[in-house]
Amino acid sequence: VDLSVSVLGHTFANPLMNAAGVCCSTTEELDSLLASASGTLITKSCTAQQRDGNPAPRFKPLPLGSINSMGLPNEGYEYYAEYVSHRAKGGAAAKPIFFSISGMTMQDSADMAAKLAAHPQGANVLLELNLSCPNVPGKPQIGYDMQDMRRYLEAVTAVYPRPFGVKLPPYFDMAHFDQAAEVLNAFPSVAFLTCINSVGNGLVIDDTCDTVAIKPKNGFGGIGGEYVLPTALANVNAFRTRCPEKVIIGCGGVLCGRDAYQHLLAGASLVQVGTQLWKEGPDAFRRIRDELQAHLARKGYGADRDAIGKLKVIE
Ligand code: RRO
Repeated sequence: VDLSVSVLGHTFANPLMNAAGVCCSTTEELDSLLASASGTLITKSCTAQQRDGNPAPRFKPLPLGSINSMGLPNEGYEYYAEYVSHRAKGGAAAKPIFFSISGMTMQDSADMAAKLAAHPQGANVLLELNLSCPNVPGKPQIGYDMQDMRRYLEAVTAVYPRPFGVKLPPYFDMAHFDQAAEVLNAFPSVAFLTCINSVGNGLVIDDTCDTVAIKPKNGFGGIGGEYVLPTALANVNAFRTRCPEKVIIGCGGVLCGRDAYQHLLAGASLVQVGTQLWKEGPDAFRRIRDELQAHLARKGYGADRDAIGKLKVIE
């Protein structure tokens, strides 16, 4: 089964990559993804300046997923720009590198996008604009305010001449799918949508000590993993249907090859792995890739791209 996927001007050996935030904050972590069986990789969402993020404990693995309130700890834009200078290259053998930015303000995001546009390796980098961080106290998720999302996209498209993508929060209402899609479809240079970020502001309680699981925000944090697969699939499929010109990247609840297959069916062209990558390490990519390949073979597919968007409804 041919697992390669050609989208966004690049060919990926397989559809798998990390979710932004997991195993991608340092050069060492990013190199471990480059060396893994993933089809591509993405850098930790960065801000203009280095940030320490929220106080620990700020991440907890759970039997069915994870909770985090990291608070955007990152090494700062220049660190990841430097990484890309050394590692991003064109050519068939290369892994294209996705570059996530998440400015503390709209101006911050626009400034980083402008710098990335002028980067010598800019053509070998795919910008993912994070509009959905749930964990910085006092900063709402941009993607939940349609007017604000439009302003961010206007600011970034004004300075960034290439196609780019947007990391969206999960939506839970048909009216919100419609409203978000209308905003996104007004920007043809928004070439891909990554659905979904963590399900924001869950609360995990340890009832042996009657205490919250993480320290920031009195225990409120983003939920990932098995808990979120149906929400992720719904968002992938909702935007696949409403934004037919855009590439959809699936993220949420991928533990094994069949979960990745379900994301493909729902309409994802690439599939990100977050919580499970944290739990298992970069070897997860070889396992999930092999499981996906075996599953597609059992189903009689010649190529994974033949499964994309093939979800059937009950007539
Ligand atoms: O760093 C974080 O707390 C974080 C970010 Br920027 C994000 O987009 N999603 C998430 O679950 N955590």
